Amino acid sequence: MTLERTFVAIKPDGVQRGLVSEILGRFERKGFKLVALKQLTPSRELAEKHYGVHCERPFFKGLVDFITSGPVIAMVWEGDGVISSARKLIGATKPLEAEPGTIRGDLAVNIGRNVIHGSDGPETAKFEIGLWFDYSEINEWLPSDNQWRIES
Ligand code: IDP
Ligand code: MG
Repeated sequence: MTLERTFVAIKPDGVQRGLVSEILGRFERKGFKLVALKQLTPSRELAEKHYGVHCERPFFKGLVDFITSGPVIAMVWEGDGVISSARKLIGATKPLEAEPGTIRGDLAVNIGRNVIHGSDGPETAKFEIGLWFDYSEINEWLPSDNQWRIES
């Protein structure tokens, strides 16, 4: 078992299309634990840091313009293998190539409006959680049925 945390954000298109509950529900039903959640409209500085790896790409300015255009739902999810599992739940970057059953495969068509972000590895997850959240905003908690899950 690899207990991990990952950063997930519902982008402005997901919020404005009313997909927040649909997306949260998929992570909850999978069995991951929500340890932080907030709504905010990201500053340009935050967005440029978050997408810094793409700063030389032609779509960078449009991406930053879009992600700062309205509220996003920023989250930290915790669980066994959650970093790669969240990427699987999210699906491929190009929604038309994302498998049906994934969030992008089911809910999006346009690469520039692909609804959701998820950290792509352990280092990125650590960086992005620290970028978007203060340590005090992360909640340590155990579900009341936790014992039932770990006892066989
Ligand atoms: P990811 O979100 O699946 O990790 P990345 O390659 O890290 O995908 O790209 C970050 C975001 O930049 C994508 O989710 C998408 O919104 C946007 N993006 C990536 N490639 C393109 C492109 O070719 N045109 C427009 N937007 C793009
Ligand atoms: Mg990425």
